[in-house]
Amino acid sequence: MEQIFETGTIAYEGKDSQTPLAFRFYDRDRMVGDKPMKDHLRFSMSYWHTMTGGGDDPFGSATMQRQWDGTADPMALSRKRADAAFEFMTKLGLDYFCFHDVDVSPESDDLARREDNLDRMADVLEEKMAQTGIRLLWGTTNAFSHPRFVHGASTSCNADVFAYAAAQVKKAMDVTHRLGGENYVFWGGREGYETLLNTDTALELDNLGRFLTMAAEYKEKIGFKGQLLIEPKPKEPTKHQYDFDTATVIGFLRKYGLEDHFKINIEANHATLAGHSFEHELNMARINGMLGSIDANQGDPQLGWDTDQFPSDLYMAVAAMIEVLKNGGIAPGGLNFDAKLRRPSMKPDDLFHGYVLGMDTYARALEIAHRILEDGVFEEFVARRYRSWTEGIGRQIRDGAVGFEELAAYARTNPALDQESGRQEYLEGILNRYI
Ligand code: XLS
Ligand code: CA
Ligand code: CA
Repeated sequence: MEQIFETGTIAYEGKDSQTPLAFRFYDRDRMVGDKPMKDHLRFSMSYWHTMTGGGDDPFGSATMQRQWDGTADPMALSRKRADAAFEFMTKLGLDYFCFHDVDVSPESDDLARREDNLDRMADVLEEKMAQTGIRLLWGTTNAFSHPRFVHGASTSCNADVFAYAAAQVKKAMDVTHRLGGENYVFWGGREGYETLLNTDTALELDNLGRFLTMAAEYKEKIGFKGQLLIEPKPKEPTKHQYDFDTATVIGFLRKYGLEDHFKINIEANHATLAGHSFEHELNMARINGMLGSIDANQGDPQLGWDTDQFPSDLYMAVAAMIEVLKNGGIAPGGLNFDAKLRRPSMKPDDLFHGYVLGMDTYARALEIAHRILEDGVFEEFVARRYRSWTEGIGRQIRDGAVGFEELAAYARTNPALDQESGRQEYLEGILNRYI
């Protein structure tokens, strides 16, 4: 087939390479611990930012120069993008991709037509997946862009919109299942509200719970084995998003009895928008057995919105990989680059630079995190810091052997508290030595 991108296959050349487009750290088959890098990282292409995003922002239109620009027929455009997507992933050695229905096939106001478009494009994707061995990390539906979702999808005031969103999710789940998708994602989109003056939050939350219950039931019905994931985000587009952060989502899932059906897809930029660190969100999901997958990007510390940048922050990536390794890996999730180029980075080869940046950042972070855990320095420190909980009164508290009365009696016998330093600066110095 004719090549769409001028850029050739990207090779691993090591950290001293002078080639502008080469991997300096991502060496896919290199073993780190018990697995090759590629199996630790499970990198994925986001179809929306990579193949359909144009660089438009609230002040200006698209800037990106793409080989498929000017293809007027919507189905022909979708096919051209699919050709480009698989060429791009193959050249980068990306093993996975993720998509919203509308990224891969033309939108239509006529639901039957919309579904038919998606089926026809699924034929195309299925064939390309078989040819290349590239797999689907997750599918999802876009239930936030179309004006029908102005008041939300499953949390709309209008029950007809709830039904429409259900039809969309049903179809997107069918196609994800058909393509062997390993997960299915629910990002809240417009599932939130602007003002209590016009909103019944109790009904909206119940409806969100009902909607996700139906999704879990439908998954069982069709025998879809993939993991269902919820992706938290605190703002954009609505002021109060119902899926604000990991802790909020876990509370929500438990309230509606859904905690065994869903895990969390954590996006770095969403974590920081919520006022958390990325690793905090990963940690909260991990300790609750709910770490599902990752959208690997980063925000800008000076801008308060979802900038979706390619990840370059090594400290953040190392902290994230420590959580992933402690989780025993991220599979069946992966590291999806939900990241877009800056508007002035408009040339096709900038796309390659974005992915190489992200993949090298995480490959390096994986190796560093692996060494940190092997050396066990922080874990040893933490274990020592909490040693009062392994014996004596600490052990009795954990065993449920004492209550307030016994503790009050104990406290009276033990007035001199011996406090140790938390030594944050010392520990940060150690971390620096690894990075
Ligand atoms: C938007 C989200 C979205 C989800 C998939 O901010 O990141 O792209 O990942 O709908
Ligand atoms: Ca995302
Ligand atoms: Ca985002």
